[in-house]
Amino acid sequence: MTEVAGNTSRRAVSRRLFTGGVAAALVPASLAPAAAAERTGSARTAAAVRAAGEERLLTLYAEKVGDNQLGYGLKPGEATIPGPLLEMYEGDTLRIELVNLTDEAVSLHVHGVDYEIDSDGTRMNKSIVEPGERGNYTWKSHVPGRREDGTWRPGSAGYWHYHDHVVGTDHGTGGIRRGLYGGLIVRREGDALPDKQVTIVYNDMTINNLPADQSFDFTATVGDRVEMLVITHGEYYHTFHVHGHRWADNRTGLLDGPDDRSRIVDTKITGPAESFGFQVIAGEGVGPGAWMHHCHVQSHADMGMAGLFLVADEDGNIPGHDPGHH
Ligand SMILES: [Cu+2]
Repeated sequence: MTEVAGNTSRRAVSRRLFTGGVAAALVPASLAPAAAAERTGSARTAAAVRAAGEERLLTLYAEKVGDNQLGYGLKPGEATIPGPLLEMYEGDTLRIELVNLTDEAVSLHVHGVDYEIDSDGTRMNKSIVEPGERGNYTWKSHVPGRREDGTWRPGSAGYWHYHDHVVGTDHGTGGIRRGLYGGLIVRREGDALPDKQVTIVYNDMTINNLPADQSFDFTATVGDRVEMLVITHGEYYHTFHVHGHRWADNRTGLLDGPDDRSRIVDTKITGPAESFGFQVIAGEGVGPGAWMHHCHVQSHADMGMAGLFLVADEDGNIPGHDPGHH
């Protein structure tokens, strides 16, 4: 079993890039020992002092990962599957330079935010990057507002994602299959910020392109506010489920108050290119433990679409958990 730390490191990096505040090393999540996971409460402070409507520059590298897979990374040699979890606030602009270190054309196509046609990431719109070349993509976002006709224009806030749109076919079918995808979170001012984050991508019959005999596990301590971003790619529909925890089926996964009528769920059906996210308090009301997360389509779970949400007590112990089994 491979233990994968929650996206603490990825989160710290995205925060640091965006705020210049938190110092933390980038550790590919797939290599990070569980012990490296630490609470990142300081991120709240960093976020609290950010200016509204920031414009940020970011370089993404597309490169080969392992055995014929592809990934995006923030530095050469550090690509991961999924790619870096990117974050912005409504009103922010992200200018991304994509460096193609592979031997085939790649691109970057985003869901949920605003971009002009030259940032489309498609061959049709000449927004792909040839091998050895660099290309630029600009993602903008906006706050909600009232249109002239009186109706409301939604803001950009949400749990979104990005992916290749050119490898294999002009729909990026091969790029997505081989790992060129990642998460994007757009927050609204005032949204609750997590202690830990994890991106879970159902891609065909895998979680995060891992082989069926590798469990995608992530860790937290009881009381941590854990944010999960769930994305689906590929050919199948799935039902995401996590044991012992529930969330509100709305934009944030959180309730506005006792009278908020959002439906409370612990499973959610999700099809190709859909994404959603939510926050839970690790072990709330149920305590520490090795809580399973898995696709609830039975044959999919049986074929390996499962992992562990490892919730430790304050001393770092996970009751009943044998690291050799899951
Ligand atoms: Cu499934």
